[in-house]
Amino acid sequence: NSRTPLIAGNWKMNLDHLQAVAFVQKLHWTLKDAKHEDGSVEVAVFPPFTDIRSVQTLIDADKIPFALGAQDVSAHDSGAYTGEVSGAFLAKLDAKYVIIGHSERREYHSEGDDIVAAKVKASLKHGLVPVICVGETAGDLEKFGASAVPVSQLEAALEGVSPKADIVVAYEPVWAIGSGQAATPQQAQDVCAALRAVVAKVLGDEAAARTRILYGGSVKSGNIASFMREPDVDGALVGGASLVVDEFAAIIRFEK
Ligand code: G2H
Repeated sequence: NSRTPLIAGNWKMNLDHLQAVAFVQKLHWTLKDAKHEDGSVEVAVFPPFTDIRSVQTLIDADKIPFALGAQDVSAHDSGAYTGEVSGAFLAKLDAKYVIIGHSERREYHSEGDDIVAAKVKASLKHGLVPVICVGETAGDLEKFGASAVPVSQLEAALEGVSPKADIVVAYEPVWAIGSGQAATPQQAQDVCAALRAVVAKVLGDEAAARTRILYGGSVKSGNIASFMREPDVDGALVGGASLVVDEFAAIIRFEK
């Protein structure tokens, strides 16, 4: 397929803006001559909101070929929403991506499918590419199997989205997040294929062929290649391992 692999680092609530700048500089230096330089792999970092301006300035000044993303966005454009951040503000900071529906937001901030769908629409409206996260808990897996919950979460998130929209989907089984116990490549492939079928059904075949579907959940340098060999896995959303320069660099340098 012609999809460019995407390796995305979700820093979660780690690294202040000074640490972020030092980290990105070191990662860039470590990756000199790596394949992201020629565009055959896309690298994106998702720092906390307070770091984005500093990272943007560094990426711009040093011509660092990393894309920038945020970990959340408001469903609203502007106004009396204390503590919220508009997609318009993120777009002005050259953010390209925004993570929506991460299981930590679904769980700790009660974000359901309706909020996720509203945030997907808000991000697209402001020219941001939503990285739509879906995944089943250990309980869901036992009760419904692996793909039922992620499939229904994605169907809800895509309601009313244009077939032309640029989106990314991330399959993150909740039981694999931060647990050190990743899904098997076959499990990831099966659910990613089911999610691609949802994109085809809701947005059409053209969208399904170009949309990147990532696997996330305890990805590290030792298992990235096994996921990337799967035909429907187009990259990874990496948490813990994206905070260690050598480890994240090794993930970006994966060889199938
Ligand atoms: C899943 C993932 C990144 P980790 O949340 O989104 O985190 O790689 O630490 O399991």
